[in-house]
Amino acid sequence: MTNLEIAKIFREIAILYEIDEVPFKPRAYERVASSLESLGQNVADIYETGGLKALEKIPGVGKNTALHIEELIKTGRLKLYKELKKSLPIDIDDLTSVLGVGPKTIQILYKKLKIKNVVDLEKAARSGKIAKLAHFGEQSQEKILKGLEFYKKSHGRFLLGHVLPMARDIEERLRKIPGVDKVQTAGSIRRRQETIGDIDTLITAKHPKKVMEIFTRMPEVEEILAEGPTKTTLRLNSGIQADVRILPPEDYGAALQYFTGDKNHNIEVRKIAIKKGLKLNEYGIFRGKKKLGGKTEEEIYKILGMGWMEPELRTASGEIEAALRQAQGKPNGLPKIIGYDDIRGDLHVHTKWSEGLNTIQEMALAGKKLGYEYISISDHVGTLHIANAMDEKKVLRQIKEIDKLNAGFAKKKIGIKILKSAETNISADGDIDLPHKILEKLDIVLAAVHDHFNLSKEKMTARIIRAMKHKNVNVIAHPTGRVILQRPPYEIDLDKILKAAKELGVAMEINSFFDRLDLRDEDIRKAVGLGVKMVINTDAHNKTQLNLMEYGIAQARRGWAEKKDVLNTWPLQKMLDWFNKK
Ligand code: DGT
Ligand code: CA
Ligand code: CA
Repeated sequence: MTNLEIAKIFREIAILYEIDEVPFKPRAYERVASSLESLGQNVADIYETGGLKALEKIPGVGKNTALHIEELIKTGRLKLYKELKKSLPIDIDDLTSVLGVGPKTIQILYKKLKIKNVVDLEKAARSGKIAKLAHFGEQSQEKILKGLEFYKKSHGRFLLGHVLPMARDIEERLRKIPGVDKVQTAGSIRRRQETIGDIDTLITAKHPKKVMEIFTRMPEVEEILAEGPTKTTLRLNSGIQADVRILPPEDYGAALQYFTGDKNHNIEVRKIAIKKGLKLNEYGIFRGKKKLGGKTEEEIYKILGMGWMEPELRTASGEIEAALRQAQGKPNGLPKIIGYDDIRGDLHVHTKWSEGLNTIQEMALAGKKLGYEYISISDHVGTLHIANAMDEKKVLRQIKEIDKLNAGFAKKKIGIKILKSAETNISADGDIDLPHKILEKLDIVLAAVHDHFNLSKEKMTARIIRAMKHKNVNVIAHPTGRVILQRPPYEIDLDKILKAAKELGVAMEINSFFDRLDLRDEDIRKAVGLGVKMVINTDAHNKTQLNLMEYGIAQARRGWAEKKDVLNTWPLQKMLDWFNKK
């Protein structure tokens, strides 16, 4: 069992004890869970080398909880947990994933209304029973109903950042099988949608039987849901389903076009085919019985009077009309969207100086390896307590350190420039908590909201615009504050903020962390339309996370952003000149 799996069980035990009103234990189990979640090492390895004694050295773990961890590592089960679940048959995992429903709420709802799961919760909220409970009222009920709405949209979906590496792994293994030619994952993964329902992989192969044998025997397979000579569906141990379809080469392009979707794009494309008296399906494009094409996607789009289209654009939101115009030589064709190799530097990177894991030098050299020309160090600063923020003195020391490193890099011709930056905090009133005399020494100043998420729409909008007006602020980082599948964006008038960004010369960040992807694609599209400049950053807290850039780029592509819209595709001086203009 992994650290996170064990932590999850401990968290549930804490909640179950809380519902049972057992004193002290809930806190104790929660502490162990937090400790395991942030442990830098696999707890099973710790146990293997040091036994129970080593487990007890983990912060928060005592004699009893060490025994529980041992039981989980050895057997994959925990008797205590099973017994608690039996006496309190509540679907904690499900209920806590509804926004605004915590342990206390679950406890009251179970005791007063016998609510055991999300279905019960929705019934009670819809019939007005929750509003009638003491300390709840209409407002709490409304909040729960809103939480349920969000829950339904996100349930059963997986983050692209978790699924894409799995899909690539599967592709790689399939590619190695003799006789396999084309291998491509289609569907929402190919379109780089932010959340994914399932994995759809298409291949062409000389020996389909062999492929299916290898596919169904992959170690991560939990269950074979359907098995056939050309299509197999599995459930993987991560919970996601994976399909493989084996296609004859002459149908491959048609299948790829069809299974890439999205559904609405397909419907629109098919309408064009019908208008031309043609038939389009996953086997090809036909006039009557005669097959006109199907080997490649290009062929299909061409027969329909369009050029090939990047998968990220296929959402039936104007791309088809644009492609038709382009093919006819008319203006307003498809955008020349930013490419995966177009970024020249990352502008949001944390180091050991605040809450990162690596040194400035390590981050810079890792950036160099990625081919970057510049990297901007933007540790937390000011009065923010949670993120080990730097005070004025420490910022000044960091500035000196960066000067020194840059001088050393120049001498050794390393070929990457380290920029000075900071991620400042926007207070509830829109203040920036570091004085101008420090901020003016930095190349780029980022500002972001880190607390007070529940302000009214007017207040939140005014707060951010006030920060944008600050003469040193260049970039608003993760502007909507959402965390995908966990927290919807805070209430803001984004149109107003984008207009202010344009007027004030402030750039909007596209944060590449795959649970943020903030701005969202539809926001990016608006920003492009308004001529608002953006930057794509990783917000990396260690070297490896610099690789998250591709998710931000994917998001930018889905938002129709071109190179010119994204400042960190620009050469260093041109980019700095833009920031300095403010
Ligand atoms: P997902 O898996 O929910 O993240 O999203 P997709 O887009 O991968 O959807 P999925 O796996 O259900 O189906 C793969 C593709 O197959 C989809 O993008 C378009 C195509 N497709 C599925 N259902 C339909 C349909 O009813 N009509 C048409 N025209 N295409 C469909
Ligand atoms: Ca899919
Ligand atoms: Ca599918």
